[in-house]
Amino acid sequence: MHDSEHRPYNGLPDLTEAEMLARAKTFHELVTRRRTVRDFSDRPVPREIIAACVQAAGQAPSGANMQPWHFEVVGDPVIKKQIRLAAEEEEQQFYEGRASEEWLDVLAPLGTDAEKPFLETAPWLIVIFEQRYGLDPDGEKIRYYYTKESVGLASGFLIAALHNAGLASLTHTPSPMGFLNRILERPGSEKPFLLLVTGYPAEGAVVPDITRKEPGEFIHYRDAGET
Ligand code: IYR
Repeated sequence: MHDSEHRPYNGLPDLTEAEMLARAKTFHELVTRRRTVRDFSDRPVPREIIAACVQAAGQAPSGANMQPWHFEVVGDPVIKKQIRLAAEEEEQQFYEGRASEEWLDVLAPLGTDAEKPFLETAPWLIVIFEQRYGLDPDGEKIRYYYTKESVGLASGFLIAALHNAGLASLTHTPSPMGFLNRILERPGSEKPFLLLVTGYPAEGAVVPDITRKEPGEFIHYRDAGET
C-alpha cells in the first residue's frame, strides 16, 4: 500500500468524550480571547518562549511535507528600526494613494495608519517567509507544492501558540514587503508572507470593538443520517 516506511501512530491522548468536549470548549474559549493588538509594551520577553512558539509553528502540515517556510526572529533594535523605517515608507504610499477608497473604508474601524511604532517597541518581530521553491546543493530548483497554504497553516499555529503562551500578536502586512528580503538577507526564492509582531500589550492598550461572525453565519452541518 505504501512505498515509504511507516510506523504506528500513537500521538493522540486517550480521552473520554466528556474530556474531549471539555478540551474542545477550553480551546475555543482560549482563542475567543485572542485579539490583534497594535499598542505594545517594550517589556522584554525571553527568547525561549518565542522559540517554543516558533518551533510549534514548524510542526504544521505542509504540501508534500516540504515545510516551505523560514522564520526570522528579530529582537535586535537596530534591525527593528530598519524594518520600521522601510515599512512606514511603503505604508505612507499605501495610505496616501495606493489603497482604494473602498479598502480605506473597511480599514477605518481598525484605526490603522502609516505610523508603525510597534515595529520598534515590541520586543520581537517574527518574519515568516514563504519558500516558493527549494534549492538543492547544486543550486537546482526543487518544486514545492501548496506553499501559500502551508505557510498560512504554520502562521496559524504560531499565532495560536503565542496567544496560548500569554503573548499578544499583530499580523502586519506592509505592502509590498520586498524590503524584508533586503534587510534580512533572504534569497529571491523566498517571499515575505507575514510580519508578526509579538510581546505584551502596552498598559491601557485598547482594541477595536468589533465582533466575529456567529457560528450560524459561517458553519453549516450535514449530520450523518440526514439524507
Ligand atoms: N498594511 C496596512 C493596511 C492594512 C491592511 C489590512 I487588509 C488590514 O487588516 C490592516 C491594515 C497596515 O498594516 O496598516
